[in-house]
Amino acid sequence: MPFKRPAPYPHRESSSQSHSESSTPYLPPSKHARISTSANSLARVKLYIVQAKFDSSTLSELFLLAEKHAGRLCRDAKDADVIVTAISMRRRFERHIPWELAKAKAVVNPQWLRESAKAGKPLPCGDYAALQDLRTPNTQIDIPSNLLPPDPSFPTDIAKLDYASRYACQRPSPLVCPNQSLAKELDIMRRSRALEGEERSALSYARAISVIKGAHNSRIYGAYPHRITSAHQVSKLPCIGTKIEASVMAYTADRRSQTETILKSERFQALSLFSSIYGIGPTTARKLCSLGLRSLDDLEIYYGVERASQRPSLAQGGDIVESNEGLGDSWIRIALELREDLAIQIPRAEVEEMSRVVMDELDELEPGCVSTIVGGYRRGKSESSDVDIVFTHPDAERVKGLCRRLVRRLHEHGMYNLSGFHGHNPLRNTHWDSLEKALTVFTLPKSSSLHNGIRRRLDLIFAPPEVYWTAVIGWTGSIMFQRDIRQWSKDKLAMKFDSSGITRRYDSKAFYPKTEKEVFDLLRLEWIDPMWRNADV
Ligand code: 8GT
Ligand code: MN
Repeated sequence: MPFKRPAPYPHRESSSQSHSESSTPYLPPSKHARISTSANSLARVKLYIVQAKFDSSTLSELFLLAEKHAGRLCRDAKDADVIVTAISMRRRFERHIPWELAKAKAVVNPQWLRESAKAGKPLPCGDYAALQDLRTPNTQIDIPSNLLPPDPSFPTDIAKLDYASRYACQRPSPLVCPNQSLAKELDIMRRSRALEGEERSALSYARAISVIKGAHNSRIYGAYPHRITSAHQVSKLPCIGTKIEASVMAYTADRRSQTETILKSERFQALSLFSSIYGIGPTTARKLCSLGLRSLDDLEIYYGVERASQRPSLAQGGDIVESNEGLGDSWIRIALELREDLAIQIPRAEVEEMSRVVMDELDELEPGCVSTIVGGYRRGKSESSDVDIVFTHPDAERVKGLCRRLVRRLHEHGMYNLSGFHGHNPLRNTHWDSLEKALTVFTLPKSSSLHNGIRRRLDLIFAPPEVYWTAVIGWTGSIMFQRDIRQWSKDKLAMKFDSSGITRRYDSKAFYPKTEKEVFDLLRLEWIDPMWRNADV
């Protein structure tokens, strides 16, 4: 069954004043899609400007820009690819454009036109979406405001945060800190300990890294420089033991001497390589190593994987696997086959497109769902290794079993290869929460302007509405940030926190904060924006 989504526009402009001479079919944005930028120029875009709410000088500025740069300024919105508007409320917008029509177009704010004109090409429309509501499904169900992101989002009051705290959830941790190379260095040591199964040691390194990231701009140490140049400086930071101080000393003295040895080690290389295969953890990697295997060739022979050219393709709709338990080695065979694709990072635009496609499917299945893209994407990473999305529905009953239904639907539409439903979570190596989830492999459909055939890891997490924001926080991470929220809740509040909820330890009373900010308030933590939650490398 073909995947049901608006295909690229079948019609061409009949009038020759348009750009029908172009041999590159212009792929207009469908629904909230973005314009594929590579092959297109702004001169092919058909625009419609909703005049309401603009003052006359802005309006003439926009008309001028449109006439100069855009392909055509349409009289009727239905002829346009892109609708420019200053309206942000759905109800108000609907007075001008029917909602059904709006959903098939890219509806952007005027800044899109200005900046696209400046750039000489159509910029991704998603970044300039005019209407919040267009992200939410076409539905009669009113989504309670507590399930929608706050508007505007809260500012993070950095001055109130505590760089010297032992808990990552009290420190502001940027994506990249001034001591990033030191953090990366320590991360190599962390990885080598983790690969050798030395969990406690690996955790000390992870803590030290997060402390260094969180202390990026610390003035509390008086003359503390932003760049760490001696071990003495880090010794003032919490969670830095003598061993780590020694590592920092070695690093600041003669740079990378320690890690070079690690990186050159044949064993470290083999363990890293093996554990880079999805589903192979350190324990299996060590087992394979102890069997004398060192390379991917060795691994393929060991698991009986055929050479790339002889492999059957997994590209379209593989089997749905209800659980990875019992799959045994066959999972690893699949992971080996997927390995090259999964090693390619996912740009933000593609993350958004994947989310949009999945959300459209979900909307057909169960109108009224809301979702947040979480993981590294939400923390501002420009590229992600997988896509994590948390979903809910205002009606708790409707969430039950929805994960399974969605996965089946995606599979029917050929977009989906294989899933492990959350049983005991064998592929994420620890059991972190009890939410319903599917760990899948997904390819964008051909009808998507960003279709590239690359298979991507996609984690779908379904939370009941009352724990939606705890799930969003947990899955936003980073790992150390989440870990320290747990630790903080336990140490200071005698509460248990994980992605599936917050409970008081002594009587198991559950708490249901209604917004993300309320989770922080309940846990007596200052608000920290996701951008400042990068407590891992
Ligand atoms: P990346 O995907 O770009 O590599 O980065 P990421 O998005 O930060 O990492 P991730 O491995 O996709 O995990 C996303 C977040 O989910 C983690 O930061 C972690 O806090 C959270 N998380 C859970 N449950 C689980 C789980 O069972 N396993 C793992 N690995 N992460 C989990 O809430
Ligand atoms: Mn992720």
